[in-house]
Amino acid sequence: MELNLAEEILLAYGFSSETVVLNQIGSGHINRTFLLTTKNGEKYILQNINTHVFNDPNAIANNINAVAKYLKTKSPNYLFPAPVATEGGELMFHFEEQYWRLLPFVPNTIAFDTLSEPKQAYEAAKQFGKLTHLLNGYNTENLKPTIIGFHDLSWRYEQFTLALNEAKDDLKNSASNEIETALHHHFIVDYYNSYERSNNFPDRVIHHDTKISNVLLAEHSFDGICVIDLDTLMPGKFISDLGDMMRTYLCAFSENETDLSKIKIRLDYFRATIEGYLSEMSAILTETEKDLILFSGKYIVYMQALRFLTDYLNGSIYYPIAYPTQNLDRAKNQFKLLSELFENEKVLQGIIEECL
Ligand code: GN1
Ligand code: MG
Repeated sequence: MELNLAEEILLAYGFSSETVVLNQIGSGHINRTFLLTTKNGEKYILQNINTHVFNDPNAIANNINAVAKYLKTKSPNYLFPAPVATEGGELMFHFEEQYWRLLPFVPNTIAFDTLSEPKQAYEAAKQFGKLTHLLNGYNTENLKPTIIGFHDLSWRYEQFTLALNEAKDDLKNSASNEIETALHHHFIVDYYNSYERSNNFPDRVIHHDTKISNVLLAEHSFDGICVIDLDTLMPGKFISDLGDMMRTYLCAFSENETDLSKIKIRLDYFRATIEGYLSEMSAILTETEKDLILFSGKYIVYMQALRFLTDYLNGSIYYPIAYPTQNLDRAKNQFKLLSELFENEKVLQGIIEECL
């Protein structure tokens, strides 16, 4: 889709509608993303930050900037796609209540929405592991949460019970099986709580959105080049990143698939994900963390099921939908994936032991 944006936004970065062409790209639920191409063929990514979701865009900009500075001195060859400053030297452009940023375009790379070979899982997992590894010496207290409680499973469960109390009867009735499944798996919250404050479960710099479309791979070889979408780069636990990879790399079909018989775990992709992540992280993970590798998948898949179900009960106000029951279908999909993790537990744990 080609389109026009306010001239002011382009001018802030030294462009004008005469000199650039914009095309909307990307598949995320949250931000709007455009490919900006100049008359002489230079490319950039222009993004509008969704301030309903990210109500403190300065926290995002400051986190990315602080990490970029650290990496520039500690790992000068590492490709970290931090925003390009405006002509006035600002990290973002604030215009009519909206925040915009310009990002470098990395040539000869490709971002996938689905994986077609295990190598992609290995390379993506390695890239996310590398980011946390390179930032191992960085003081996480310098970074602010960009969404408070984002991956706090207790809080997500609380939000679910609040939604349940407030929901209209017809929504509740249509979701009765999933509500029961959500309640039945509360033990995952208890397990999470029992570790959350443990000494050997450190806060690290975590990406928090490790789906395959957030990593750039080399066009032909699929070698990992860099991670993108740094909005949720903030302190967190490693289970967030590894868990979201399990959620999104193991099944051949996405969270939007409604034929649940297709929701199956691909063991070769599981092994590749673990191997890729551990190739960077095994040297720094604590023994406690290593014990939680398989749990990371259960934790994130369950949390995402809760989030879709909560949103459905709230009347689908967070995740955009293409039809009324889509968030309920997404919750069903994620609960099926969760049951696959439990059913394959022994085999998966065996693969983890082999990789460690
Ligand atoms: C949202 O917009 P996108 O696809 O990058 C969400 C993630 C969810 C994901 C589920 C800020 O990410 O946490 O896992 O949808 N991001 C936010 O598809 O809520
Ligand atoms: Mg995202």
